Amino acid sequence: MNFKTTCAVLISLAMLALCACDGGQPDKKGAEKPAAGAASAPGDAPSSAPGSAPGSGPASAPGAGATSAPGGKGKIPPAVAADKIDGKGTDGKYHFKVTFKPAVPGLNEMFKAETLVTDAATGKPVTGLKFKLDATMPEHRHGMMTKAQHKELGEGIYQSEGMKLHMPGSWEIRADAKGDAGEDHLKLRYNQPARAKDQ
Ligand SMILES: [Cu+2]
Repeated sequence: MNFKTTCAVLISLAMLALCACDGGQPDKKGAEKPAAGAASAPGDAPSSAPGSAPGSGPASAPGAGATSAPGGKGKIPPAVAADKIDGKGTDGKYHFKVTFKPAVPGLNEMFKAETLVTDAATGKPVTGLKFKLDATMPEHRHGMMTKAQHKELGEGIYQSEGMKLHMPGSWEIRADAKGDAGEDHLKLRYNQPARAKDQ
């Protein structure tokens, strides 16, 4: 036997002894459980097993997570109230006014959005657009967990169903509109509260 083997054998024995102890010694507390045959103690157990204290390992305390609040000022545009998701597209062609239904969606609850798209120059509703509304949390690198469906209701209003914001915090609401007059995009921040106003 070399040293390694000896060690292995010793460890095995120690483990056996531990098992025997756990299984063999009837707990004082329990008369409740139907004793599952604790009668036959293994007679081969080494007589003098050093009672190694279980779980003496240093339980490294998980540092009281000093997660800095994600308040990166300056980088993130300020979030807006739900009733102000409204602005000119990045290309200046269209104006978008997004209305959530309900106005402040519940956290992790389905809601609809209606977006009125008007011509930025004339103010007239723009119909016949290929329209899409999306929401992402850029700082978390994720989008929604649902896939929204979009359809034109008429008079420049586009409805998006199946929207759901599953985390509180700053979401980027993005609208994409493409039509004969060209395409334009709206990008705005919306702050999803943990609870709706009336809750
Ligand atoms: Cu997130």
